[in-house]
Amino acid sequence: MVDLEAAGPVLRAQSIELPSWAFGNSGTRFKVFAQAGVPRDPFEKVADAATVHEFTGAAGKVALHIPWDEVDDYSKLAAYAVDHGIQLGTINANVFQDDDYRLGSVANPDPKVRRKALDHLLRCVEVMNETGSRDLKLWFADGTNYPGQDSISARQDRLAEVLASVYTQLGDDQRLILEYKLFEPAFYSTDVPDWGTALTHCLALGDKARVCVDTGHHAPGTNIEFIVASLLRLGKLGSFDFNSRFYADDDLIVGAADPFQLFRILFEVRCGGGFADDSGIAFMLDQCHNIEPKIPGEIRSVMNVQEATAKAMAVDLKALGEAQQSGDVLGANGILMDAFDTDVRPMLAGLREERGLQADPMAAYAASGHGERIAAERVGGAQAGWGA
Ligand code: RM4
Ligand code: MN
Repeated sequence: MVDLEAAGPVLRAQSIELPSWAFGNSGTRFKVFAQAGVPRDPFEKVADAATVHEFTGAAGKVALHIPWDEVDDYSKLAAYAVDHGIQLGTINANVFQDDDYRLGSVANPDPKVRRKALDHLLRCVEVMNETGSRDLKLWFADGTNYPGQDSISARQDRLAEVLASVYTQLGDDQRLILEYKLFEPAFYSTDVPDWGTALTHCLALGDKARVCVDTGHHAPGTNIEFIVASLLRLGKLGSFDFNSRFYADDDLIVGAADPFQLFRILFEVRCGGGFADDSGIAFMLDQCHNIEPKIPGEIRSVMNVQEATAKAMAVDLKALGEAQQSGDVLGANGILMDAFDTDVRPMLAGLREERGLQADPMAAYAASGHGERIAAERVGGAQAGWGA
C-alpha cells in the first residue's frame, strides 16, 4: 500500500499560478477560433482566473502579460484581484509583437530597437512595483532564420547587456526569470534556446536571476526532469510554465500528453526541496485553449498538477533510498511506479471537501451555469486574444 500521508500538507499549501492569456482567444497561425464569453479586458481575465480558484482552491494567483494586460491603474487591478479572492503574480514582458522587432528585440542589431525593448522591460519593472509582483519573466522571440543572417555571439553580447540593465533596476525582493525555448519563431538560431544559455546569463547577472522551465520548450525526447534536478541543485530554478506537447510548443492542457513525465518532473521537485515554502519556485501554467472552453481547461490543468504532485509525494523515499543503495534496479523502479500507479483522486476529493469545495471541480463548474452566464453577459466590446 502506498502511503499518501506526506502528500496532504504539500497539497494543502500548493498554489498554482494561472496565465491571464489562457482566458483570451488563441489559435494557430491558421485560425483563431473566437469563443462566446471570452474576457474583453484584463479585469474579466482576472475574474476568470478567480473562478478557477473558486472551484479548485489551488490557483491563488494570475500572471499578467504586458502590454496585453495594460491598464491605466494597476493598483486598481490588484485590488480587484484581491476582492475576487486571488492575487496578481508574475509580470511577463511582451517584446515580440511590434513591427520594429522583425530582427529581434533585445538582440536586434539596431541599438534604437534594443533601447525600445529595454524601455519596455523597465516599464514592466514599474508595473511590478505597482502590482506588488515578485517576478519579471522574460521570454524573447529573438533569433535568426538563416545562417549568416547575424552574428550569433554578438547577439549574446547584446542580450547580456540589456539583461544587466534590467537587473540593476530590480528591487531587493524582485527577481528576473529567464525563459528558454528551442525554436519558434526563429527557425535557425534562437538567442536563448536552452537551459544552459539561460543559466549562463542568470549566473552572470546574480542571485536574483533564475531560470524558467516551460515544459513545452525542448527538443523531443529531452529529459526535463534532469534539467529540473540540476537547476534545483544550483538554486537556480525560478519557475515553471507547465503545459503539454505532442510535437512542438503545443501549449496543451498540462498532463494531457504525458502524465508520467509530469509526475517525474514533480518527483524531482520534491527531491530537490522545491515544495518547501521558501523554495521560491512559481508553479505557473502557460497554456492556450484553442478549441476547448478556457475556464474548465484551466481547471483540468490545475487538477492534473495536483494529481501528479500527490503521486510524487506518495513515493516511499526511504524504501527508494535503500533500493538505490543496494543496487536493486527493479526494486527502485517498482517503488516509483507504485506511486505513479496509485489512484490519488479520492484523496484529492477529500482535501477539497475539507475546504468546503465540491469533490469534482469539473462537474461542479459544469453544473454551476457560470460558462453560460458569462457568454450571455459578455456581449459587445473586443474580445481579448491573438487577433480574433
Ligand atoms: C512563449 C513563452 C512565454 C509566453 C508566450 C505567450 O512561447 O512560452 O512564456 O509568455 O509564449
Ligand atoms: Mn512559457
